Amino acid sequence: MERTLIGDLNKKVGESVLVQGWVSVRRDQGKMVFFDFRDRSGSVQGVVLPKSEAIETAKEVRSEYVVGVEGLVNKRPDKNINPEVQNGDIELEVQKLQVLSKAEIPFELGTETNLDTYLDHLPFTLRSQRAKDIFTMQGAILDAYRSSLRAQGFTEFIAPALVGGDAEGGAAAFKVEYFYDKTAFLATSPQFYKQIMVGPFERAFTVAKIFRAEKSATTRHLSEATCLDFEMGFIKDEREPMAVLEQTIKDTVKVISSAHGEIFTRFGVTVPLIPQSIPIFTLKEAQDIVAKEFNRAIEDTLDMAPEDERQICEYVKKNFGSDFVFITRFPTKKRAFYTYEEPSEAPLSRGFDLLFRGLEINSGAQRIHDPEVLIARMRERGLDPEKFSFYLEAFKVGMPPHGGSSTGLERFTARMLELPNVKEATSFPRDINRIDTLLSTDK
Ligand code: AMO
Repeated sequence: MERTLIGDLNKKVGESVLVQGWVSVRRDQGKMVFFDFRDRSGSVQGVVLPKSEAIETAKEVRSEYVVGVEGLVNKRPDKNINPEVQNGDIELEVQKLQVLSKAEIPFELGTETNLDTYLDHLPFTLRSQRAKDIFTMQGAILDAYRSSLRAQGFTEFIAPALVGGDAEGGAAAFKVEYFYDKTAFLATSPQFYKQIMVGPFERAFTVAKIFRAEKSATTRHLSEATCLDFEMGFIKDEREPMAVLEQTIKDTVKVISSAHGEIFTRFGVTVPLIPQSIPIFTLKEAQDIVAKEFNRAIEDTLDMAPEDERQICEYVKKNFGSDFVFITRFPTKKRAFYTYEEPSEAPLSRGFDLLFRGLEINSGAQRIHDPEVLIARMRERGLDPEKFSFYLEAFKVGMPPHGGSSTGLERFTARMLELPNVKEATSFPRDINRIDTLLSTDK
């Protein structure tokens, strides 16, 4: 018999079918055994009657066993109909039950666990509805983000993960042994490559893996993250990439809220608020507001501390009805070396961050496009321009004024569903303590 997906069973009432999937729940009621079976399309209740030839096997089957079920699709009696759940008006009367694979589970799926236990058992816990919702949402964000950038004239390219130097010259990079006793690095950002791609395409984007040797374990840092990076040519200033980013965020929120409203509901969170224009504050304005509104002194006036980010977001939500806020005019020395300085406000830069529900999810800037200025800036920072000759060639062969930004996919997803830790929004997170399993610190 051909397999029928559980999601199609409601069209097969009165027919015999073959269903294949997992046992989510088994309820042994003595004479009869009830099951919830699930496959990729959903779940259905099954019942094994005392006279069924499947009754012996049904007594042995446990949660997460993989089974093939032959049975009859019946309408449920009116009093047993549950309109709240998928297939709540039908039931599968099990006639044959074949065990395709046995299972031994560490705990019942959906049991509340602490994050470490959840991560220790990812091959199992990723099957929970909560995890499936998070990664369904993440996939939808990725699709929507890509579609929006394409609609705005951007071409996608694949950035390398192995690089000859640490692209940013700032973030800590992982070293890799390379051929001929050379050292390569895992890319900390696709930055140089997206800038180079402005040459052929003017507007280019990439979904790139970034690797950062973050030495501390926080709720916002991963050793391996996914970034949605874009870069565009012929801009007047940083406001143009900010406008593209704003459009992309709006399109993404619109698509996912209409396609996956049920996920927001299951997580008990609202669809993000975005006004006509996302509010923009300079770093100084934001910190002045936070100091006044929350009656506290700002410790670091050169950058936003996590507490500053949370509080400015709280203020903006209350006063502007927005879950997003742009922060601009960071000091040039606090940004990467290629960041364009605002000539009328030096030493402040044309860099910006986008905060979402209390967390920085995106950084961007206008970039320096004059190779002479770029080389001078490298020297000021103690970087050897010789080592950047490949990147610099893009500027020598003619580069328009340009800029762009990078959104952390895991952070964006985490704030979308208000998850407290970015690791929950990462299917297989890596951090200082873990690659799949906890790392042993024994020497
Ligand atoms: P930045 O270093 O701010 O900028 O990174 C851009 C965005 O990437 C995400 N991100 C991370 N997410 C999780 N764990 C990490 N360790 C991590 N590091 C970064 C954040 C952050 O906002 N080249 C510039 C971007 C640009 O100017 O276009 C850059 O890399 O969401």
